[in-house]
Amino acid sequence: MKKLGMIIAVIIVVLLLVGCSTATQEPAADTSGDTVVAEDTPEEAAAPEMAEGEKTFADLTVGYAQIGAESEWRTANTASIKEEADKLGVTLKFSDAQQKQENQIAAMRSYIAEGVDVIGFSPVVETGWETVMQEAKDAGIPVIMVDRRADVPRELYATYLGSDFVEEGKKAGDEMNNLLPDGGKIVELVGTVGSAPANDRYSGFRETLNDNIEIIDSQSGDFTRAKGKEVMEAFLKNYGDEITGLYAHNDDMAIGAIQAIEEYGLNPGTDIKIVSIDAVRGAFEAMIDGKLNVTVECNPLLGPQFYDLALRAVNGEELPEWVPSEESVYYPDNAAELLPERQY
Ligand code: GZL
Repeated sequence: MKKLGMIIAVIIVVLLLVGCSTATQEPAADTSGDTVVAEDTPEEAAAPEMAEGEKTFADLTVGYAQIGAESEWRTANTASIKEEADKLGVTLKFSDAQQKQENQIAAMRSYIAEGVDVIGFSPVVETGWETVMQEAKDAGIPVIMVDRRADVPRELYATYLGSDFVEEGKKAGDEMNNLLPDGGKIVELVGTVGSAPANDRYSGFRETLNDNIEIIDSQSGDFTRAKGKEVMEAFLKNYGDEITGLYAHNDDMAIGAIQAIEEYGLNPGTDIKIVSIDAVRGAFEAMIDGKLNVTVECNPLLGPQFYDLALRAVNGEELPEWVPSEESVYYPDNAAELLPERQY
């Protein structure tokens, strides 16, 4: 009898101990009756639960159809996409389309044929993408638009990661107003014809520009230094010192235009106030030299966000329609201080 009593006592003690250990893992009701989830240990919190069959970065194969290498901005953007893939152990198939849409489409079709997990691309222009993006959808491959967006139905892409180009244009207009408070006549170097940044920077700028500033000419410099210089030479030939300001849709065209202005015999940044967009290192150097008055930031370092979104898309997560980048505006007064820390 005594032995039976001892056995029962041991069983009760064991049950009590087991009961306590499971209780710490169940949500406990606090005095208010609300459910309070028990705190995870640091290890549990750090290691998110992996669902069965979920991919990791090391499992990911990404096809990326890049526009080209037309500007400092693009070079930095490409570096971010490639360096982050190496860092994460992602298998990256990368192509440079030399700014030709047909080359980007061909690259995307090759990625579809190879059966990559996800396709990323920066559409060189807004239109002409629906067919190839439908082919990717039919193949079950999510597509992420990076940097620039295409004009396609929502169901054809997982998300768009990029800047608010209209906002960039509006900021540029505000800055031109500050530089020409008494008004003036300005010229405009537009980005690649038909591209989202060119279209939106064009319209955003006109939303905020004061009425006492007249845009006397507007031509495309295709986002390159060479074309920007060529078009600025033509502007100077036609209008000469009538021009008091220049709005360039990117720093590369502004830098080309600065060369043209100096060769013409005028002082960029003084005789002709200059506002541009991107905030690449070349723009900081021009501001330090007093040849550029403002640069509106457009962040090219999109690699980390892109791969995070790519993995989430491949693992079946519904993503927001648009993930905007955070951006600022930079001026000559602290350009020299900031230049050493600029990553692009
Ligand atoms: C903007 C990007 C533009 C840059 C240019 O996000 O698409 O293309 O402003 C680049 O420098 O060529």
